[in-house]
Amino acid sequence: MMMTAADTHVSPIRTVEQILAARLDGEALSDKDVEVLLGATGQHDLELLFSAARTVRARAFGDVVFLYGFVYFSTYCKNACAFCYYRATDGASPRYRKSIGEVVEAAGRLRDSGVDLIDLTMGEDPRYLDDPDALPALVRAVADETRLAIMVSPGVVGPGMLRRLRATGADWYALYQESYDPALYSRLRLGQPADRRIRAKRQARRAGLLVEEGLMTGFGEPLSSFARSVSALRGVDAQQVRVMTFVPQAGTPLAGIAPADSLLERKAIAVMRLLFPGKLIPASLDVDGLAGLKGRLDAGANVVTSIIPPQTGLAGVAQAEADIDNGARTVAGVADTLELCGLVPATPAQYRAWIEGARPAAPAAPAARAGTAGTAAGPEARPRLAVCEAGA
Ligand code: SAM
Ligand code: MD0
Ligand code: SF4
Repeated sequence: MMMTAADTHVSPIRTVEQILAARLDGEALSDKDVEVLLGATGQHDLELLFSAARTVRARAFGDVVFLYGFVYFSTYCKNACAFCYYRATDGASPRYRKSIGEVVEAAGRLRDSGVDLIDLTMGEDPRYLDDPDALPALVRAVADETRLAIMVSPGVVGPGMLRRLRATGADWYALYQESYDPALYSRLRLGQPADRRIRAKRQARRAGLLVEEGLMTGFGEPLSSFARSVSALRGVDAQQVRVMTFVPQAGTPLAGIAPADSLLERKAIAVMRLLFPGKLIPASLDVDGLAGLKGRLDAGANVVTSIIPPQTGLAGVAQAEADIDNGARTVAGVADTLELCGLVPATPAQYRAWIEGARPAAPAAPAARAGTAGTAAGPEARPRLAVCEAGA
């Protein structure tokens, strides 16, 4: 027997305009809405999408944006991610391991220039991963020197290391899943079980760290695959969520993929803003450099990442060199763009206040916890920024 729409209770698909109006009125987005918004085309619908995202950002954060300094201190890596310039088997990428003194100096320069956070990033470098003291010592040295918030992006590490990183001054653990479509994930992070990466993020939360999650797009994947990943972010306990467009890298397995423009990334930034009004969402300088910043901020991002001190020999990830030594990826370099977007950089104190509001409450002692489970401010506690209205 033929099934009719009435039999299967299929609800009609709403237009982009209808979905956005409902969202601005406080209605949640369905997975289907997410896919429709990511598929938006035409200037009218796109401008409505980006403008709705800016409205939601302004309700949650006012006109304040956060600035993250980036220090890629070791580009050695034992993994072989298919998309990455620094994969173990690729000979072309610049390999270096900066000394603790060089890292502290670069971090000090970034602090003096006005960033709110230092992101200490490495490849999965065995020299650091096999030594339980090396990375915590680096974090402590940078924390002592800068007194700034710190993010670590060391790849997968165990719960003991996560606790030590927290104890020595790290606030954030960044670990990106890239895709929640199992077929695409397995083409990207070769030989790295997806569930181990997911577990590391949970362990980081238990260690008292904030978590950044990230997706990639631009592999020619179907929209349904990417939409599935964006919707899956709802199930991830992350306080910062990002998306980056794949930049094909010479000499790597995916070098032949045609580069995508930034439109889908910008739509995803807007959709993530609508899904998670109060989360931090980066506009990375690492994909399209300074030229790509305005479009990403206009899509609802509220963090500028990949600010790199020039002339230090420090590299980017997706763009190893672009816009670094010419000073475009600096606080001074992004100032005009922020002004054009009507945004102002937060002070480190404002950023600290946001972090303190977002941090998980310290676990209660076992005796005190009996009978009061769920009463402590948990991961759902909404971070607040002193200068901003609370997010919807
Ligand atoms: N090695 C650690 C790891 O992989 O978790 C830390 C580095 S991680 C922050 C580097 C991230 O940059 C990847 O997770 C990926 O999202 C992004 N990335 C790397 N290569 C890229 C490329 N060619 N294009 C766009 N994004 C890229
Ligand atoms: C960025 N190049 O922010 C950096 C990197 C790692 N936590 C971040 C991908 O774009
Ligand atoms: Fe190594 Fe990270 Fe690059 Fe993967 S993305 S190859 S883990 S540096």
